Amino acid sequence: PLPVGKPEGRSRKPDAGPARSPEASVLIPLPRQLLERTGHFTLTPDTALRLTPGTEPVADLLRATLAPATGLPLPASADGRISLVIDPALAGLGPEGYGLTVGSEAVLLRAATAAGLRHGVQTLRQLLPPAALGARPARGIAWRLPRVEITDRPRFSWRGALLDVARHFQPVAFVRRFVDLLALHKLNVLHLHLTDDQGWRMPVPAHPALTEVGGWRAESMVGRAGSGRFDGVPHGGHYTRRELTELVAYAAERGVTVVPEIELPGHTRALLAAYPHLGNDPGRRLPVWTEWGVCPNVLGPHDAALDVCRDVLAEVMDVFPAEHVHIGGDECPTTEWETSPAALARVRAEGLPGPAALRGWFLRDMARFLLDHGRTPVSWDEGEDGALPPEAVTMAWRSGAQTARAAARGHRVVATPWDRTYLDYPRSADPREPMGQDGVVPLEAIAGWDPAPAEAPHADAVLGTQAQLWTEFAPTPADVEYLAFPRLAALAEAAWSPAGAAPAHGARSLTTRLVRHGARLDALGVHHRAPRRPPA
Ligand code: TNX
Repeated sequence: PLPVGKPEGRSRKPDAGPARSPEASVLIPLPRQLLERTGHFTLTPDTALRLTPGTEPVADLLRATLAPATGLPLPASADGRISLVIDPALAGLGPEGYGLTVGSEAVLLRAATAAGLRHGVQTLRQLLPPAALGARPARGIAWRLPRVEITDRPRFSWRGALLDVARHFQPVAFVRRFVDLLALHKLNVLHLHLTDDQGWRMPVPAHPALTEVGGWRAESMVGRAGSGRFDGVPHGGHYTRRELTELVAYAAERGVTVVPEIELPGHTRALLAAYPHLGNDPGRRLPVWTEWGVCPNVLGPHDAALDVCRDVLAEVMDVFPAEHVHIGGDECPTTEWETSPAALARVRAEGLPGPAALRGWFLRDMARFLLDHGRTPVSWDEGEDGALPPEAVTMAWRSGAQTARAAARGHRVVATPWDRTYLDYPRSADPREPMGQDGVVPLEAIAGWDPAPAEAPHADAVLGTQAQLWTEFAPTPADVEYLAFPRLAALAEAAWSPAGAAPAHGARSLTTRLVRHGARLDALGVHHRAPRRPPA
């Protein structure tokens, strides 16, 4: 296998290149304005925090993230030398912006909101020696912050990652760790893909079989669809309501919103295994799917299915306070509807042009249900065939053309083109890369990518972007981390920094920073592989 942690290729002579102040120029994402000065501020056990009203939770976050490695208590004190300030008068910094001044005697971190202040905390973490991020006490290290002056704010409001916990169940402890990693990179959305053909992870008290039956499959396909090999090992699991509620709170403390996804009306084979009468052939029992790809079995367009889906979404809204709720909508084959008497009756009753229109009809009903409850529906771009109300957000995954089409219909868009944001594709064609989708999404496709180029039509409809971590080929947390890093760090920068902000060359080039960012990921114990060092 490829070596983990070590940069690819032969390493450069250690003395090559100019000596620089260690961490300030290695920030990821790079701040909008960064002035580096000589000198530093050193944190000691005596260093205290001066807190203004509303900053306590952020102080707790700072302490919680630094304590394991540094042991610094960072008590609150009226004359503390690190000031955390929330002041509405700083609204000019934007809802997530912050200002940070590190002087040799004092540190001032300020923002108009707690969200902005939290991003400043992540910058402070990155400014410290990488060992500060570790989980175990690190000894003999001076906890120095380089003197800097930073004014920073994100370009996009939606900066996220999809984690597919349906194809392979991911333990809640890892989901929390993943939230920590998102926050470190100033990403603010965790899109939890909770249901799919291969597993249902969201408990719904009124319909217990969803998790009890739909949460488990007999075995898993090894390799890509069509390879026909199975591992013979049962796989499954689901979260409890309490775990999800606590996850939401944990994420909120770190500035991350959890956006839940329930896939409808396709990608529902796990649901159909639990409740066969909600499909298109009430007499047929289907097990939870053990293959990958597009499953032909989908929900029936009848009242019983709509009712259960509303129950599910009501429970989802109860557990997840996020404005956005994702209802899937992708890859829904219509073959079953073409021969189902009930589906054809529905087509006639609704005056639809044909069975294919049932997908939009189904999604429209669910989208309205969410809107009636004050939420904003999100769907994949196939849901965008004119069926959804303009309030619905589109995730444009197939190509840039879908972004323009959806925006032209009045939707706001999250740019998720597969060839730049699908991290389940291998990063290179190296045969030693772990199994992935058939194709390559290299770091270079993400670094420097502009999710909303000014010249594109409707660029202003783009809310932001997110990475996709589908887990067909990533059974374990370590596999997910390996897919995610360092490409997710590059995507975080594409989502945060102004277009064209990072110069392509020099010490601040993304690749150079990613190589050194690797030391932070190492301290965090992340399973990753740094990119090839740029030529000296
Ligand atoms: C397409 S993108 C899918 C997922 C797969 C992914 C694999 C989308 C909305 N659907 O179900 O996991 O490709 O790359």
